Amino acid sequence: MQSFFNFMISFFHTYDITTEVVMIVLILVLYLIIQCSKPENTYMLKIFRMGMRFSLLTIIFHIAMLGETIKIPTSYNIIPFSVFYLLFSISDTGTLLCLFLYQNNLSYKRRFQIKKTMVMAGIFCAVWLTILILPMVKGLLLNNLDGSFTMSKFSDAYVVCSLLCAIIVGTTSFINRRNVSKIVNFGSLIFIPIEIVAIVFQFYFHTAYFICATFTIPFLIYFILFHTDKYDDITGCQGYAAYKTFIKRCLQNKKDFIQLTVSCPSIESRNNSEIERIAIGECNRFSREIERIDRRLRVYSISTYHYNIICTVKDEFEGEYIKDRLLDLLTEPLQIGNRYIKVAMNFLASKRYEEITSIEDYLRLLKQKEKQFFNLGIDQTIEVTDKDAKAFKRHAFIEKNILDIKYQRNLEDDRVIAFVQPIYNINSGKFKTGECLMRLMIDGEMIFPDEFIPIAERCGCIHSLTRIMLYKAARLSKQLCEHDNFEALTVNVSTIEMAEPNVCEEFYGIFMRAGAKPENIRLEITESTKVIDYRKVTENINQLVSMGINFYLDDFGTGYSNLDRVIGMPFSSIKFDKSLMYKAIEDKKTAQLISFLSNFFKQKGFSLVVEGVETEDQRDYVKKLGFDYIQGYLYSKPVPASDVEKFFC
Ligand code: G
Ligand code: G
Ligand code: MN
Repeated sequence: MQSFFNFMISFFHTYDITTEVVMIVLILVLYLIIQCSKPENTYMLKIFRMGMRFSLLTIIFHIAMLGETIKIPTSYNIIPFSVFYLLFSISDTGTLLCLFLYQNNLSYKRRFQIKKTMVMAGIFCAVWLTILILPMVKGLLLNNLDGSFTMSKFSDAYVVCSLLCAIIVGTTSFINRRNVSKIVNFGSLIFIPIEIVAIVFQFYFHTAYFICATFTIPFLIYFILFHTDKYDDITGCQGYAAYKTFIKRCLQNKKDFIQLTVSCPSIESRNNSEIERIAIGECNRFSREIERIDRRLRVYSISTYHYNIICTVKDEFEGEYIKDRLLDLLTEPLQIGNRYIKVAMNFLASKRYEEITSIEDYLRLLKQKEKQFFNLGIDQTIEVTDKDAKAFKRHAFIEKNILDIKYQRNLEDDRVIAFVQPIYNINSGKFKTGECLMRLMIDGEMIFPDEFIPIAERCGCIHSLTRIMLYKAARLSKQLCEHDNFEALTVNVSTIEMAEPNVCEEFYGIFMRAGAKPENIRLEITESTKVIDYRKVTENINQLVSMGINFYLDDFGTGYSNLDRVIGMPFSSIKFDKSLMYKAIEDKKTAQLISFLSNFFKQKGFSLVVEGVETEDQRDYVKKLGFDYIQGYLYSKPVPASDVEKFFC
């Protein structure tokens, strides 16, 4: 201890290290602030943290280096000094590299020009290290008179380096200025003038070697400008960024938590300044009372009347208990003057889910669930369950793959698989057609249409899947053409797709590419409840019919079937849904209806297909009704495309 004290005193007699000490304290304080304020852990903050660490090391090694130079001449040892000098040079280069990267990456565009940035950073580091290490290797840091180290030459070299650094960072920022907002440009360049003033000082004051410590200042400025979170001064809560950082850490560390999202839609929509004033005051009171329930509870203010309350918990039971206490507190009537009023609030309860590991997924899951409030109205509590999280994950997995299929635009994509269900023709007693049914094969798992078609429709990918199915069906039909019995394969197309402007040319192009004849492909479409441009649909269907493609009306008898439109469109066949047949067998009225409809359609010239025939009784029944084609498990389940040939031989 005594020797440390002596060392410090002797230091201050020889060199002035006040700046270094001040900067070390500053960095440590900054660390503490970051620890408490939880700024959002962005890409930039990572560079920032790295820079701060290097800066701290630089200052420490610099002091150590100076310590070596003040030893009495007889105890001079070249080794420790050289080691400290080398470490100093490396960490100093690291600090400047981080500054350089930070400044460059302020432009979002630059983050994707990784190669360019790496090359520039590489050159920057190489030049810098050479400038620092060369004088030492050349012995310029040794005093010629007594063999001791002299820092005055180092100081001059360092002044030149710093000037160079300020110029490089300034220049790259200037080149980058168009990709960076005005306010960021202004803020980020503050430190260049500060640095230049410091360089001038260093040039005149040789007993203090503070300049390498001054690089702490830019980091301080960056932090204040770009990483501090907005604090809500009414409720005294931190905001969205701090909330996200907290959740992120919990997810990363698998730390269980519960979250209650509270929103007050009724106050939000009311425009009464008196109520507004009281309500905001109450938000403040509530926030404090909530925090008193448990010391781990945090309230984050996301926007006015929208709060996220989080509490880390030991286990599920504790989570339930805290959630109930929160709900009790929040649903208490408010006392205003001598009146009690009940504020309408919506609560969304959630927690950590094993499946959800990224904050993006977590926030998306909550957002999806939140939509339910629109249907349920005000004063509701909705819970995001484990089942929701599982379904979300599954949905996201399928969606990701479908989107990838869409962007690959590969008609031969082997994730899309065509199964075929052969269809029996009653007149000839042979299989003449087959329906292509889509499956997805992802990581060796087969996914069925009832699961992925709704997802594909929602994310706007259904057409990309249809294109691939059409291509595969067309290629298969070309192969099956060799068999005399074969007439055509049918492919399901969503009605939405038929409203697209270029669908005819596109479909025709796909048939040509597969080398198939249009008459060997038929399209099945289902009536849709969605509002679409029916004029365009009719126009497209007419054009495709004129190219030789027949259309089936699929799933007749389910949901929404508009008879007027059925007759108005050039369908060649009507495909009765299985549910209609099953019902007709049990129910007399439906039987009469189906009998009437089948006669009517036959008279109008449609051929009739029925699906879902599983037993011989069902087959006999539909035969009597005069159906032309039967599709059903009685004949065959859907089979892989490679197994379908035998049906047409
Ligand atoms: O084969 P499966 O029973 O799983 O089919 C379920 C539903 O998915 C059927 O109603 C069928 O119309 C639909 N489907 C199957 N393949 C396709 C396809 O390629 N495109 C569209 N739009 N729907 C399909
Ligand atoms: O696109 P469409 O809804 O017409 O598709 C026909 C659907 O009916 C496919 O999902 C197919 O797997 C299914 N299907 C075909 N035959 C039978 C059957 O005999 N029984 C049942 N339950 N479903 C069938
Ligand atoms: Mn179909």
